[in-house]
Amino acid sequence: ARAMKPQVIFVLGGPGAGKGTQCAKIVETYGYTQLSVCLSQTYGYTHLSAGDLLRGERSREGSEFGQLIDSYIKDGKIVPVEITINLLRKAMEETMQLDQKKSRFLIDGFPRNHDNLRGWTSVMEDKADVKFVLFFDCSDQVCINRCLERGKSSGRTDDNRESLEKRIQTYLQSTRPIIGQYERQGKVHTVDASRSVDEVFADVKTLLDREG
Ligand code: UP5
Ligand code: MG
Repeated sequence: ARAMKPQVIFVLGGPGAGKGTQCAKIVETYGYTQLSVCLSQTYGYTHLSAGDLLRGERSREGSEFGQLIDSYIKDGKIVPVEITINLLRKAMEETMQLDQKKSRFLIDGFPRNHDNLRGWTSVMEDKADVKFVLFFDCSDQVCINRCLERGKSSGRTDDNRESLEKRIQTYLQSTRPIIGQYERQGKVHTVDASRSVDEVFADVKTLLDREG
């Protein structure tokens, strides 16, 4: 039997909006190893954070892109899509090779600009279906505060005021228009991400029970 075409949800929102936190909760709740979920015929989601994949590549021994990624991340700039799309494609392929049933993906923090979208279309359009965009909507100030708070212990090179200003600028100038583009296609589900983790997740759960 032919393997199912992977189903993708793009998870977008400003820096610190809670994309990673909510994706982890989705995986936990809809994890395919859980009996309840097996019974309800869903096979759960695999969470792929584009930022985590880039940070992994940055620190991989022998990577030719380490320095480039490092400087882009510190500057809050978006890494050329050729690098990111390969990491995403590989991660998806590896996941599905390990377990054919794992064909639903939360792609977190991608696509962030037109270059990203172009790269996705040229490499992945025929290989995966984008179901919708899950948009975590949050004010810039809340985003900044969360990242600064996390910066006290995260060790992330971009959780400082200077980088954060650039990350917000990049988000507003480059990423919002991509969300807008999907919105005009009726493919965005927006969640108010300024509330508590549990309140946000309650909405996410309602949404996924209906649409996921
Ligand atoms: N927190 C979370 N939810 C909360 C809530 N409801 N109430 C209170 N606190 C909450 O959360 C951030 C912090 O807030 C945590 O401390 C959390 O506990 C708390 P998190 O879930 O990590 O938010 P997230 O949206 O995932 O924030 P993140 O910092 O990961 O967002 P970014 O989009 O900025 O980071 P990402 O890793 O995606 O990208 C980093 C950089 O990589 C980019 O700036 C860019 O340079 C590069 N990049 C690319 O070039 N291309 C890509 O495709 C992707 C990344
Ligand atoms: Mg994240």
